[in-house]
Amino acid sequence: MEENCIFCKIANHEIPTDLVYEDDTVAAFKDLNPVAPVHILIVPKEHKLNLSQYKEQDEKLLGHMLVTAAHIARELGLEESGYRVITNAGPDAGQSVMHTHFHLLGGRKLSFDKQ
Ligand code: DGP
Repeated sequence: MEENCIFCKIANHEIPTDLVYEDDTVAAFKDLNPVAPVHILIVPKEHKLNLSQYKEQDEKLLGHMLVTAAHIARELGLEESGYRVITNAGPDAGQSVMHTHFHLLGGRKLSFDKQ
């Protein structure tokens, strides 16, 4: 747990937030500033800055985060219409919260900025 990390505080129930999903290693909750009708953040409970800090020993956790995203998408009825899972790592990607998180987006057609 990192001091002053908002996602650590949410994942550890220090800031009351409606969790969409939770288990021993991950938590998921609605994004404060949604950019799609469904916009859920999936975070690891263990603090790490972003994807760049993960190594081979973290493959299980990262796989679990993706399976969790698929589980939530299924629960929210997005399987047929489709959805996107992304993670921003570092300034060029526009990462604004310095705790690893996957965005699950759906509920509308999503454009994709490849520039
Ligand atoms: P990123 O730009 O990838 O670092 O996305 C961070 C996201 O986190 C952004 O979409 C807004 C969201 N966010 C920031 N602070 C909070 C918060 O306190 N609660 C929730 N639920 N979401 C937050």
